[in-house]
This record gives sequence, C-alpha cells and structure tokens, in this order.
Amino acid sequence: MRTFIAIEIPAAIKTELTKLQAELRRTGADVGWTNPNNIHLTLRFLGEIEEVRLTELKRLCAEIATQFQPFTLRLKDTGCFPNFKQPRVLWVGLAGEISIAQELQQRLEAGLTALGFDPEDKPFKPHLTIGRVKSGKNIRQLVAKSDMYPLPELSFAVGEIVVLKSELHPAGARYTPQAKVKLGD
Ligand code: 3AM
Repeated sequence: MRTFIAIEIPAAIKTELTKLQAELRRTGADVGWTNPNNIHLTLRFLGEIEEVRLTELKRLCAEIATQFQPFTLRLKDTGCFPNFKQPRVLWVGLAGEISIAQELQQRLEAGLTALGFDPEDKPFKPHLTIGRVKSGKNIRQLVAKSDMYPLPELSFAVGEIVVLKSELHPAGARYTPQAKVKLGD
C-alpha cells in the first residue's frame, strides 16, 4: 500500500489555492494541477508498505500526537522545486508555528527509523504542492505570475495528523485516510 503521513488543510485554504491555480492556468503553461481536494502538507512519504504495518504506524502517530498541542500555520509565499530556471513542483510555502511542524516531523522520523523504515534522505521543506510542471512551455510567464501573485496570509489550525493511502490513477491520485489522530489527545 502506497502510504504517506500528512496534515490536511481546511476548505477555506483550498478555495484560496484554487484561485491561485486558476490565475496561473491563464499563462498556458503545461502543468498538472493538483486537485485542490488532494492538497495537503506531507510530513513523510513512506512509499509501499505492507498493510500489516499500518497498525504500528497508527500507534506511532497516536503516540507522537499526544506530545503536541494544536498549532497554527499560515500561507506565506509561492515557490518551486528545484529552482526557478527549471521548475518541476509548484508550491505554496508556509509560515507561522513552522518550528512545531518541524519538531513533529522530526519525532515522526525518529519513530519511523526505530520501527525499521528507511531514513528519509531529503530535508523537510514544508510546502503545499499546487502543480507539477510537465514541459518548458510558458514557464517564464508561469514563474513571473506565481512570484507576483498577492497570496493572502491566511492562517489555519493544525489539529490532527493523517495516515493516507495513495492510489495513482491516470485521472489523478486518490488519497484515502487510513487513520486520523488528534494532537493533544
Ligand atoms: O503533495 P506533496 O508534494 O506534498 O510529492 C508527493 C506528495 O507530496 C510525495 O508524497 C505525497 C503523496 O504522493 N511523494 C511521492 N513520491 C515520493 C517520493 N518517492 C514523494 N515524496 C518523496 N519521495
């Protein structure tokens, strides 16, 4: 089962990101836009795991969730990976209590390593992926418009973490929650 651990974002934030996507679409760039319902903050991508491991994964998330109180994040800016010259992933960055998200991610990482998962080799860069660039068509316009976009600094409360199953289909990914654990419980 293809799995990852994430923080879900509220509908009001998705609405705002949908407006940003609509504006960037107008550049005619060749981008696979993330379905707004699928936008989330990935804490850790796990890839294929055996279904039996879900139990220990849920237990780990529940244990870590007790160590945190709900916290607040806010939309910050737009950007892309790996760089503006060759954008591949378009994202919206986050600010606010980001150090708490980082701490949460680090404790997850430590717990996952203790459970025998391979360590993550990439540093954690909290972001919301809004699209993936498919070709070089109109990328200058895309990057310029994204850079100039007046993104409102909307805040949202983070109250839980979610283990998601990811199924890849030609029409787009389908993410199904396998477990939700509330922070502070
Ligand atoms: O929506 P974002 O970008 O935060 O990019 C994928 C997505 O996160 C990421 O896992 C989330 C659910 O698919 N992802 C997919 N394959 C990955 C990989 N091999 C990966 N992250 C790291 N390594």
